[in-house]
Amino acid sequence: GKKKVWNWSSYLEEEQMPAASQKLFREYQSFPQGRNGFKVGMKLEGVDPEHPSRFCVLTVAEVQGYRMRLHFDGYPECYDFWANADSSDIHPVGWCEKTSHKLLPPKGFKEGEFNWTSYLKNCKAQAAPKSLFKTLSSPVTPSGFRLGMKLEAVDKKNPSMVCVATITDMVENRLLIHFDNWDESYDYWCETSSPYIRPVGYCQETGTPLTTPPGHRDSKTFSWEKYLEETNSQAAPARAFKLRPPHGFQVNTKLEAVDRRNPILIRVATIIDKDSHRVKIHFDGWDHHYDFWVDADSPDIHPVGWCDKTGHALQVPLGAEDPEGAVGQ
Ligand code: MLY
Repeated sequence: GKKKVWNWSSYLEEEQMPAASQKLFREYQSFPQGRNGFKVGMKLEGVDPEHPSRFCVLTVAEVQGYRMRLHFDGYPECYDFWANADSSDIHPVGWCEKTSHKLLPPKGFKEGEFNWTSYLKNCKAQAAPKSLFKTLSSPVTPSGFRLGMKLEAVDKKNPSMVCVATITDMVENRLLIHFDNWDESYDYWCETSSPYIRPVGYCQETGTPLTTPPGHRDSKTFSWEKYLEETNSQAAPARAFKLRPPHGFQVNTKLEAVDRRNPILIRVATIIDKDSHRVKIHFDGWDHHYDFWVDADSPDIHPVGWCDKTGHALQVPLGAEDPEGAVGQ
């Protein structure tokens, strides 16, 4: 029989829905300038997505279009994760040493016994060339913020909680947010324009309950003034927070989105709901129980045509596949 190849333009017409406007996407969500130059086997340094305060020894395990699967040296594959080639979470070999960050060595190495030069030699591996990594066009260090400063921040894993938090790291234009007296699994990196971070006093001003550090005496009578004194710390100045305006994405527009359950895959998707800083994603042809909320600035959503431009397979709507296979690559 004649093969009917799925394509975006006839699909949008059929569905009577527009593509989400390209202008609404951040630079790193949009069509990249260059190609993905990373190759399987190259080694690098990068943030552990499950423990964002940790920088680890990583190897490129698989490349697809502008994305790659990164593997933690010495650890099981189940911890592998996918990143875009221009991710801010990855750095060339030697970056940690240069920026005074602790590098977690591959499993099996004792602290202080790891050395990149001999490791690369022993593995007969190549360090990913510096030229492959994103360089910020305007290397703006967030002004006003300093390590150790306190603030009020949304716990992204428990988004109804606004909590007492500290800036525990700063890299390029981003801050690492840590929740006081909690383990680092709740930490996250964000820009100074993030809606998830607010100056000290925000909760009181807006009548929002503030989650105080566990173990800290009497949450009912928590006083920032006393807490700052006790912890010998400063509040991040209100002027340093540059809250960004709400995103412009519209409901009933289409895009391409990474499938969180199987992140090698990017699927045809629809924005079915929104709030000021997030969109709700539905995978076309799939049950609504797979729907999920994602930050509008997530590196895992892309404009229509991104997969095609970057050479990544696109999972077309369930039911639209060619029975003979091979559609959408
Ligand atoms: N139900 C969770 C809530 C943890 C919240 C941690 N945030 C505030 C950093 C628990 O008690 O483990």
